[in-house]
Amino acid sequence: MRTEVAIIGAGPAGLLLGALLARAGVETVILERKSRDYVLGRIRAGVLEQGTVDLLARAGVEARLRREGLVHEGFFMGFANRRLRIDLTELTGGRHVTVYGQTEVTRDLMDSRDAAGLTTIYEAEDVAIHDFDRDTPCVTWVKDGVHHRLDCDFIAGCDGFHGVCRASVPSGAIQLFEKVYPFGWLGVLADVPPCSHELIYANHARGFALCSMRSPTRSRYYVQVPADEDVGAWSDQRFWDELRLRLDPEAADRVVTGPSIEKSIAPLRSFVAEPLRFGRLFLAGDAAHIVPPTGAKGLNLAAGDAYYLSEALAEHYRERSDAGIRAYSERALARIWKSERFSWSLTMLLHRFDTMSPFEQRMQEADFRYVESSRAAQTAIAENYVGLPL
Ligand code: FAS
Ligand code: PHB
Repeated sequence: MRTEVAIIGAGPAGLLLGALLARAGVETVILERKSRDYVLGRIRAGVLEQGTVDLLARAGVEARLRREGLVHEGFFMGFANRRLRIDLTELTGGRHVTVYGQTEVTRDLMDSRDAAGLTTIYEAEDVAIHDFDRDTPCVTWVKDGVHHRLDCDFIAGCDGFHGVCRASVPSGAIQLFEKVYPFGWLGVLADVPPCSHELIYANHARGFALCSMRSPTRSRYYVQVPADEDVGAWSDQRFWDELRLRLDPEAADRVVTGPSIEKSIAPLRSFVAEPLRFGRLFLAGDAAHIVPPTGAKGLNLAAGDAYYLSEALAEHYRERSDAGIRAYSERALARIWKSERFSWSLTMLLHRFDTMSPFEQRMQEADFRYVESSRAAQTAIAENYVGLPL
C-alpha cells in the first residue's frame, strides 16, 4: 500500500487532520489500534472552542453539531458557597463555547470519512513507524495475523499520550516537560437533567467539583479524588452525596440523581514534548501534549494542531513549499504553551491541595476574590476559555 500521509490514531486529532487534508486533496490512511466502537465508547471532553467549531465546519462535519450543540455564553466559578458568573460573551466581544461531547465529534468525523470512501484501518495491531528520518518513511502493522506495510511521504503521530509515535523518537532528540497533579477527576455520566444551564467549576474545602452536561437530559459531573483512588469504592449514591456537599446550596438542591451510565477516574497531568517534528514524523494532539481538563483545552488543542499540520502538508503538495512544515513545531508549541499555562493556572485556583500551607491557602482565596473584583481578571479567564486565536 502507498499513501501521501499516514495518520496513526483515529481520535479527534487524527480524524480532523484526515478530514482537513481530504479537503485539500491530500491522500491519507488512518491506522487505529482499537475498534471503532471502542474509540466511540471513551467518554472524554465536552466543551468546544469557537475555533474548533469553525474547523469542524471547514472539515464539513458541522451539521449535527449546529443542531445538537449547546451554545454557552458563560460559566460559573463556585467558591466559599457562592457563585461568580464569567460572562464569556460580554467579556470577549460576542464569543462563546459549544457543549458537544467528544464522542459526537469523533462519530461525525468517522461517518464523514467513511462516506468519502477514505481508508481507516481499525484494530491494527503492533503498529510501528520506520525511516521517518529519511525520505522514505513507512508504517507496518498486523491485522488478523497478516503483516502489512504502508509506504508514505509523511507520518502524523496522532496516537495519544500512550501511543507509539512519540515513543519511537530517539530520547536524545526530544525534550519532555511534565507536572503530575496529586489528584484525579472521578467522572459520572447520567441521563438526568443538568443542575445548572451553564457549567459550574466549584472550589470547596472537600475538593473540586464540576457540573457539566451533554444535552438537556444528560449530565456529566466530576469530583476531585486522590490520584490513587479506586473507582470501585464509589457507589452512585456516594458520588451524588459528595457532589452535593461541594456545591452551593442552590445548585446542590437542583442536582437530579440517577444511575450512572459511565463512571471513571482520569489522572491529571500537564505535559509537553518538544519539538513536534522529527524529519517526516509530526506529533499532534495528546501525543504531543496533555493538559488538566480544568480549562477544557485538550480536545481543542488537538484541533489546533490538526489545523496547523493540515495547512503545512497541504502547502507542501499544493505549492511545493516546505515553509509550513518547517514552522509547524514552533507555531503549534506557541499556542500549546499558552493553553498549558491557562489549564495549569485554573487547576491551581480551583483544586484543594493537601500540601498547601496556610499562607498558600490564603493566596488561593485572595486569587479568587481578585477574580471576583476585577473585570480584567475575568476577561483574561474568558479570552482563554473561549479559545486563543489560531
Ligand atoms: P486520543 O487519545 O483521543 O486518540 C488517540 C488514538 O490513537 C486513540 O484512539 C488510540 O486508540 C489510538 N492509538 C494509540 N496508540 C496507538 C497505536 N500504537 N497504533 C494505532 N493507534 C493508536 N479534554 C477536554 O478538553 N475535556 C475533558 O473533560 C477531557 N477529559 C478526558 C478524560 C480522559 C480519561 C482522557 C484520557 C482525556 C481527556 N481529555 C479531555 C483530553 C482528551 O479529550 C484529549 O485531549 C483528546 O482525546 C485528544 O485527542 P487525540 O490527540 O486524538 O488523542
Ligand atoms: C465535560 O463536559 O466533560 C467537561 C467540561 C469542561 C471541562 C472538562 C470536562 O473543563
